Amino acid sequence: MAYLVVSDVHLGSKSGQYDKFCGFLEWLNEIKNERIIKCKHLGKGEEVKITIKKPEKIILLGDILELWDPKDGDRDNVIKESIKPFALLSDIGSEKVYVVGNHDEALGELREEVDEVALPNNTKFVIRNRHYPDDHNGLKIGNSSYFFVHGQQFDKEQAILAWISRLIGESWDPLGWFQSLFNITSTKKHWKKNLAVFFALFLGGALYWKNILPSPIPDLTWTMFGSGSTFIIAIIAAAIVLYFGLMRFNYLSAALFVIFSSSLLFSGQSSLTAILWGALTGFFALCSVPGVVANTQRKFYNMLKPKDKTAEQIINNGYYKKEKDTIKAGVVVFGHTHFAGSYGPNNETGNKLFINSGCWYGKDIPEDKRYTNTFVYIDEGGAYILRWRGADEIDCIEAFPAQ
Ligand SMILES: [Mn+2]
Repeated sequence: MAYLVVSDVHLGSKSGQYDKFCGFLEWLNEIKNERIIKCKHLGKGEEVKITIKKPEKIILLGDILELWDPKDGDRDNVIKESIKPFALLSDIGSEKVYVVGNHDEALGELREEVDEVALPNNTKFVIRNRHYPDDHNGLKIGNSSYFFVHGQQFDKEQAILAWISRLIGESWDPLGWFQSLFNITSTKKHWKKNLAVFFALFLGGALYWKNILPSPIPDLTWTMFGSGSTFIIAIIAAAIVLYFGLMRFNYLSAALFVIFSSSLLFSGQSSLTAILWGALTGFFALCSVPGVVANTQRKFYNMLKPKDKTAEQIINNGYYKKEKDTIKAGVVVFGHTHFAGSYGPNNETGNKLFINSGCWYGKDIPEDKRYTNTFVYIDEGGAYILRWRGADEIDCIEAFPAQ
């Protein structure tokens, strides 16, 4: 019984290690039974021999795809960078278990029949929404029990997302939502131009009504707030387009229809102009604001991200809450923080061993012992955190021999 775990490849992102990951999968494809590898133990400096058996299961432990922050904000880049890795993966004669992370959570909402795919080589590809296995007692390998979870669950910065999601009864993902809006072909192409039109319409409209409409409250410099029903109807029209357009894109045309037909009821030349103006302004806002968000959110998000935290920091800085932990397994394997390493077992971890599978993203920082292109290998003999540099060129970051 051998398992292999990788996480946080972020395919389609700006700093992913696509080529390395493909090379790794090609190497995995070549392991027919087992492979004895000599590797340097990066902590101890000595050489160790590890027998890598062909894994029964490959666990893709979340954030394999970058659906939140793809290169240039364009999700087509995720599709491009997925073709080869998934083709290579399906060739490998192991079961593939994809546990979704926060950057690829949308996969968990696929139609049920896509959650379990039978591949031509008689292996399965399954998608798990939260963790693997379902049973909190974990999965027995040798003398230890293992539990696999992406790790955003330990993330206090994402607690607000989880809280709102529980409240509304479905996953609340504002970044994914703006990504979706931005990834409309014409928005992707023209959002900057649309933004200029939006500003021109907005300011032009404000100036126009300021000059032609008598203000009931002359002292107000910004007449738009006091210019009566016309402007208010226009604002409501703009809001309706924005609201329905943003919530459910297929309602957009219905909303436009309501606005234009109601403009006939209200008639009067100036209100028709106002309503047209409102609808157009709303439309251009819808086709440009997601571009602004998609292109600036990375900076905000990076400020909040617990990226590059060690397993010890996750446990001790209040990300992990022992009293809330329902996991019964002895070893918790997680990703998410991009820092391959371990912590525990001790009192703070509830006597569990936490192993982080690291990432295939960004750069190595050897002085901090932060390595990329890492994976976890588990069999009856124990668990290893390994780093892949090339075919059979593997370093051992940490080893956890079975007791
Ligand atoms: Mn993550």
